[in-house]
Amino acid sequence: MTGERIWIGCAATIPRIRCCTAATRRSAATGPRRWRTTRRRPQNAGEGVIYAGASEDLKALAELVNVPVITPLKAKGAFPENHPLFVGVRGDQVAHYLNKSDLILAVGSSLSPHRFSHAIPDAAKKTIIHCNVDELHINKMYPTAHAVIGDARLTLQALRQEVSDRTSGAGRTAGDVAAEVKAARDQGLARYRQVMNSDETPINPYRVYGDLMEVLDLRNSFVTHESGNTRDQLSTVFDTLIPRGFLGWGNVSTLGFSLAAAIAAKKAFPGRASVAVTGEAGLGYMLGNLEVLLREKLGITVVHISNGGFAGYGPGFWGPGHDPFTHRVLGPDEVDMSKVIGALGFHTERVSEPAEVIPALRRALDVNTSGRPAYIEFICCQYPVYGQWVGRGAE
Ligand SMILES: Cc1ncc(C[n+]2csc(CCOP(=O)(O)OP(=O)(O)O)c2C)c(N)n1
Repeated sequence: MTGERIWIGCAATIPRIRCCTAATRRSAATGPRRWRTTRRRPQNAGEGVIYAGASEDLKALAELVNVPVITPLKAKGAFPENHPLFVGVRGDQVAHYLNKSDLILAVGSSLSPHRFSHAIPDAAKKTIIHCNVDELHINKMYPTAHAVIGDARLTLQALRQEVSDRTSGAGRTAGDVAAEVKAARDQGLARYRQVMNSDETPINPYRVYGDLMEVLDLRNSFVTHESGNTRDQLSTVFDTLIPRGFLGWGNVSTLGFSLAAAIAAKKAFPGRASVAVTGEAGLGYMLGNLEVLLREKLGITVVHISNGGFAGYGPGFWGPGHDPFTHRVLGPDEVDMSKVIGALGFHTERVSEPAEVIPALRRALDVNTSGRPAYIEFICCQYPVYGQWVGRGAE
């Protein structure tokens, strides 16, 4: 497509939308006008922002327009999660903004709900500006008020220039958005922050995640999760500061994939720490491939949240009466996985005291630097508590 504006006449049930490409500044003009005149406007930044290498442009626009930012699971890190305008990926604070917003700017996101993303509540009553490289996503799930078709980076740059020109470079200075975001985050995250500091035994998984954040250089590391609670818990609290510092994945969620992801990250960035966080099932699926780390001398750490069960798979998890065939498995009392994996040649440790989490992680990351893989078994409680997806009750 070239830079001209096009109008699309649509069927009666679909609103007439204005659609333009992001190739010129002029073409992005309608978006900012609505943006500036509408009251509550979170920005939904999708994985397309990472593919386009547009994180800096996203940050610049968000700051200029002074808007709260939400990222979906796969886009974690597209926006720095220690930024005052960052709301979150999931949880009460995200629900608060998605519910209250009257305008949403979605960039590089298909806005297609699945099991691991939010639905947009009352979408028909909101104004949705949708910037996407693929026009098939426009008006797909929700009525699109204004579409900008094009690369996320070009789009964000054009929007920024347009807003800047129309405000003489001042941007939007409505209210103390950052303070509101902080209050919403403090409230939404309070219960997780509490257990991140917990001294209880068996160790609370959030204590491991909090300590992992403390030990890692978050600008020079890669973390990923497994299917199950490790995904749900980590995507609720793990602060990701750089694009792909955390790989969130789901929908097609084959257990064991975290190992492949951690290997790929290590191959791509040998100088970065690479950590896969898993439960029992994920570990079971990756067992056969652990030798690859030894053979290839890949210094990766496998963090095992060892709690003797598939924590999210008890009776009733998928709805009343649901009872999967397997939800209890041999746990740390019956099997010492640190011995099993230690026999392979990994550096292994078994940790049952909260105070030992940080020293054990440090030792693991240390041996990783000489190309030796590490496996740390943390004896944890089952704690299936995490932020929810809006519009997706327990199914
Ligand atoms: C190959 C495969 N089989 C089954 C599933 C369904 N599944 C998703 S999570 C899960 C249990 C996860 O349990 P565990 O690894 O112990 O992690 P927890 O949730 O307890 O932290 C299962 C069976 C899957 N995602 N992939």
